[in-house]
Amino acid sequence: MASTTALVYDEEMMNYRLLWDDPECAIEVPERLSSSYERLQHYDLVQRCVGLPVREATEEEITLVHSTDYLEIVKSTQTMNEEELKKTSQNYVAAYFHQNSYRCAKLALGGTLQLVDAVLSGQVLNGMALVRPPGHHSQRSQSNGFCIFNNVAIAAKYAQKKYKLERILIVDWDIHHGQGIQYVFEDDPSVLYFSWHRYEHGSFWPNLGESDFGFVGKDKGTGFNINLPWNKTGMGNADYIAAFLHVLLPIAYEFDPELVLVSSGYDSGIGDPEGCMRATPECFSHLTHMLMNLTGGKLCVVLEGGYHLRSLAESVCMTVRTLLGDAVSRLSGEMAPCHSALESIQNVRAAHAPYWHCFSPDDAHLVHKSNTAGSPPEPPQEGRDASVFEVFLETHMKEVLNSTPAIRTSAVIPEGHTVTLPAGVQVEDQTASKEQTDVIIGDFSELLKTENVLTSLGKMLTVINKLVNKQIRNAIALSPNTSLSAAVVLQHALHVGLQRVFYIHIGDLDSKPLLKDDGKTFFLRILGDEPAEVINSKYQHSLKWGENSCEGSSFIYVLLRLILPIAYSFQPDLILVAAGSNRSIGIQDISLLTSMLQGLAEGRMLAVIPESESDLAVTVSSSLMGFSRARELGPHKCPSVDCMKTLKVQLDILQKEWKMLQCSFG
Ligand code: Q9C
Ligand code: ZN
Repeated sequence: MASTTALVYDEEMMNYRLLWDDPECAIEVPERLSSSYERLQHYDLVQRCVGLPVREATEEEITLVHSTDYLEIVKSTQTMNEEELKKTSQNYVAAYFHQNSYRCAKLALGGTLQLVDAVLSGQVLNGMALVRPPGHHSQRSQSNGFCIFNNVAIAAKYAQKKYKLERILIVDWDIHHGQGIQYVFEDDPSVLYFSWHRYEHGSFWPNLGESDFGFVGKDKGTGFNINLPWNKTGMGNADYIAAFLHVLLPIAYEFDPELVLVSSGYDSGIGDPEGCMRATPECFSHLTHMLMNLTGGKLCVVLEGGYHLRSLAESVCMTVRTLLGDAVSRLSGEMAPCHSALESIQNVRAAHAPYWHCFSPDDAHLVHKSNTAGSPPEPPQEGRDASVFEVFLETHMKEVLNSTPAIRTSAVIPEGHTVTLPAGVQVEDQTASKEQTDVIIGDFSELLKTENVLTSLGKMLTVINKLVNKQIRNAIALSPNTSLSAAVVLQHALHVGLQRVFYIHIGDLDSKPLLKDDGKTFFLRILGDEPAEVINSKYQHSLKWGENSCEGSSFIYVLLRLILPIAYSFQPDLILVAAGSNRSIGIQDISLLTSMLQGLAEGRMLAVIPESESDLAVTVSSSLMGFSRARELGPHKCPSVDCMKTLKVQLDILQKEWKMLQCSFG
């Protein structure tokens, strides 16, 4: 399986522009492409991708969505003079034509289809198409919102036809509603369309009633159209992450797509004059990463809007880096969704509760009126002036851009033990200094009986040091006693100055970690039976969850609904995952857990696995290497009513402390 990333680009798509004065269309400029591409070059990302040439889309491809009458009109603009172009443009809303528009629209669509072919033929794993004109507003017989041909909608039709796909997910994170895509697939259950958009109760363009959360699709497609309207400007990282965790991802995993297409507009990013939102560029890394575990990683990202050139370019770069498998940068800002975002999230969950098992009947509770009395004041806009954001982004990107460690995954393997780990995993043979091991002996003396155990622990300490120094990104340690190893590692990580460790222990705990309730460790234990003693506090939690009580694998619900939100709120510097005996969740679930959690702590993770469990070790190391997404995780079953009840009780306790758990209020 190829694990490369494709980049579709051709400067020829800069050969059209607005020829007359029209303030509405003036923001859609050719430099949108060149500034994004130059920024990709600046970060050395272009050379790391497989460059794909564009091609002209055929008439047959264009008419997968558009009428031949409309195609003829677009074609005729090639030979029009300026006056005729202007006149034709005025037949549509927020549209403009140039003599080269038709050629560029064919290249944009053809480029998008080149990407789809490269991904679905297995030539590459994923990719991005940097194209213009954008597509998501265009309709069967209409240009709209700078869009001429609906690149992503046609890509979905094309993929269905050529590759016989049955389920395609379209994620539209552009800040405008892609009503054109909605109209194409509103009655079609084989294409699930998700869009969030600036709405302001209908007062924002394109001002459509059918952009609201209540429009869920029609006929056979009922439930397969998800609209998340933002009713305020200023939405930021926490709001977007919450929308993914609590709305899009649960449905997406239940839908189980074979291909994900992203209508990737960056007008939802900070500084954009259209969106007026506040998500910073690294947020797009997180959104991308969260989609990479669906479909075995088959992800096609296609440019739509984005009008603040610097913000657009940085966000494009963050997306491409993530597609390439680089470590996901830490998210900045306080991680708590705003009141208005929660209202929208609650409403869309309520609207979709009848159609998706992942939402329980408890979710079917609408907030009817915007309760402005209890809402916080509108977040201050750092000024409307684009240059203010320019300055902000200059310093911001220096802070968030992490250097990706040279080595991705290290392994600590006990002396005399043999296991074949995936190619690329580096075996650690250096043990920590005597000074460092002496500290452990002090704390755990009665447990450290043999030389062998001490050597192995010494190597784990080395691995932690290297994680801290960014020499390696993540590691796996095989151990005869995972609880003890995890306890020692935890102690050491805090000792060398890590501020927050997110520690998940799956199954039995042979020796207890020395946990202080000082906020430096979040400890979650997942077990199949009721624990002997339950200590549930803000930083320590046991969760009873397992296949004994639930049919199939329903772990994804716990991951999305509980684990990731807490992790995003906690903002760890290290993720520690340890597996003991008597585990209640399976190998696939542990792999999903380690894959998704790599979006946090800049991917800094140590997995401690029982030495006897080669299968688990191999699966987890390939997840750490970033390979496991190349494997189908399969459909997820919905949890039993009992399981959901248990989870709900825990959530009620925890969501007062961890704001990202909220997906409703009251
Ligand atoms: N002030 C895309 O992002 N103008 N198209 C809206 C509201 C039209 C945006 C005016 C915006 C079209 C692909
Ligand atoms: Zn847009």
